[in-house]
Amino acid sequence: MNKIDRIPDTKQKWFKEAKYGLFIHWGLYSILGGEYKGQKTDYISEWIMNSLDIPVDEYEKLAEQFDPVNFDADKLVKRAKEEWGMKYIVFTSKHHEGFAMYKSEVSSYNVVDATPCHRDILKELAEACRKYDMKLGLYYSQSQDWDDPNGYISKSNGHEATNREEKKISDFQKYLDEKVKSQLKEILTNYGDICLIWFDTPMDMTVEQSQECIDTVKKIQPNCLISGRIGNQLGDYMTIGDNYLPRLPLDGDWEMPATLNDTWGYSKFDHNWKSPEDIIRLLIKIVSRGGNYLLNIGPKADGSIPEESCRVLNVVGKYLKENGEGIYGTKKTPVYPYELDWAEFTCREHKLYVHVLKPRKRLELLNCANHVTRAVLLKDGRRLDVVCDMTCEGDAVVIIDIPNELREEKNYCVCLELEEETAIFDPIRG
Ligand code: JFZ
Repeated sequence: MNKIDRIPDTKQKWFKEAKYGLFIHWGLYSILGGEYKGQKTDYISEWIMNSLDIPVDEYEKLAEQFDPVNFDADKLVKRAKEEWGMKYIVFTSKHHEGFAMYKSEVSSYNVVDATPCHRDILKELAEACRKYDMKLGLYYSQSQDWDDPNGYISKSNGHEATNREEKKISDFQKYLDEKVKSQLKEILTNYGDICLIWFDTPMDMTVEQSQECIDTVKKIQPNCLISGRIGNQLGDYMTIGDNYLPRLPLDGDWEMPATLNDTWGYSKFDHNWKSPEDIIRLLIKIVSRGGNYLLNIGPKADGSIPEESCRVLNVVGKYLKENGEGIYGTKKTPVYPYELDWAEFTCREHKLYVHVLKPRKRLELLNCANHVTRAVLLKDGRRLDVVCDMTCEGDAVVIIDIPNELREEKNYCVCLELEEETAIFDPIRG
């Protein structure tokens, strides 16, 4: 993975401005939902084939049950865009299980040829994305493939490869040449613009092998971004460890993939849902540190989205609808010197956004040394009283009065218009 102090720059405006995307983990593992023949997996559910050691021919038979009668790509994309406020979608075209969620000529182990539904899910999704002007990226497991005899297999609990001997390495090249590159060509040729390929778990791939994947992508779609997990630090942006939030703002373009519960694929047993408040706070923190939040849903086998996920995403979406100006297209924010549980900050030129996450009577921003010309409540555009003052100790402070009817409210955002280009967090107002 890329080192945190050498994060690349995508040079792509859409990626820098997007801030919030929808990850979709959907495959044959969704049928099992974390349980096979009465046995539960305690690892992430999309790894069930690996963690419960399900034989390849047994696992492949799952395809005969895949019939997502409740999957409606149009409805999902419309929802992601209009209700949830997401700016891009990343869909698992092939996860480690090896099954293609689109019509592949390379391998009949795909959603059109091996299932009773014969539906090209990726095609349905791509069409909906085009209709709603939603960017579409594709997850593709380039290294691990538990179905192909020459793909890597990792232990479920770590990243130790089990097939590292000389012979296997050359066989990996065969898998790369025959399956990976050919399938990459398919997904980049047959489904319109693809904004990024989300490579994952590079294992022991060599620099040359990572580069071959990149070249395959860029030859067909030069603007398609390569995720940090192509390996050998060759990605166009950095993919942070899943659910790991960087403590400080980072230079360069990065993305944090994250779950709403503790698994990516659908699980019948994982009810450890984060609250909408958790997600809103995380989103603001990620954005203030310069990153994008790629938040996951794991549809059920029938194509429906777990109700709990929708409930959370709806609330977050409402926050974005009212306060999106303080999120989309904002820049990484100078570090505020104090730990506040009631506020997070984002900014852009001449604007500082105060996201108020707990009820307050007034907002006191100690050591905010800006000259604030106006304070505006984003959700209705109303002006709030603001004074740039000095504490008894002689420290700069900005004080915003909160009107009575808002004092019990949380989750709103106040935009401070600044004379200065950027937020200045300093005791002395110049
Ligand atoms: C990988 C996959 O194995 C998993 O199934 C899921 O698709 C997730 C998004 O990505 O898991 C990882 C890969 C890398 C890290 C953590 C989990 N990491 O670098 O911390």
